Amino acid sequence: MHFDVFTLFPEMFSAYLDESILKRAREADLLRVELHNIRDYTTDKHHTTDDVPYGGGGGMVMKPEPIFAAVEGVLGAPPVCPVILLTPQGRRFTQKVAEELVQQERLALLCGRYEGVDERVRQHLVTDEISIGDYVLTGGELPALVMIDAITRLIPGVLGDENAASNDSHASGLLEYPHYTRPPEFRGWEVPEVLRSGNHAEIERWRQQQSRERTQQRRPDMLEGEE
Ligand code: 4HQ
Repeated sequence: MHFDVFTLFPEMFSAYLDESILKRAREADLLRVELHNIRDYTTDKHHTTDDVPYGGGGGMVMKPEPIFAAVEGVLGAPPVCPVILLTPQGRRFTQKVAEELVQQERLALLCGRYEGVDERVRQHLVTDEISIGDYVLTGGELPALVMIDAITRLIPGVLGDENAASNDSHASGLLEYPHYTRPPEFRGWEVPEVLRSGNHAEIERWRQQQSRERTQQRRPDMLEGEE
């Protein structure tokens, strides 16, 4: 999977991409992330990327020219892959959307700042708009990292068998059962006897029951076939 990220803050990405599973995926050439600084595509002396909104009101809006120049300069006109804008106005990013997008060989992620991008970017460059949830962030960089993370772990070969994506709670449609490790007693709190019994059929039954109860209690919406 090849991601092209368009951002004013490319330095924000390395702390996350250069560690752990995403680092290993990149080293194995299962993941490639190219960071493109939108400011590099400005042509004026002050490298201006934003301007005041037409019609007044507060805040600043990202200018269209550097964004078009960056995306079309890297991906051609029209772009060779989907161009996704991270925005609270987009469709909600879910495990199902991650499974849909991992089928693409290349994705462009456009990270806005300030009040967002000029509407002509949305209308004539962007092909999909995605939100990671109903809260307001200061920019699209964290949403881009969230998408890269969730999509990359679905690429065959990225996770070991043990953590395979098919075992995930959202793949099964239920929340995960409780996990325990050693010691068997910590501050008087014991690991459930069944998990130490060695009876694998009973352990499997207990875990399934815990998953069902937990989902009913915490996320009844997941059992009603919505989302
Ligand atoms: N943003 N899911 C970028 C978000 C957001 C979200 C706020 C995106 C500010 C400029 N993006 N604008 N939630 O809160 O994707």
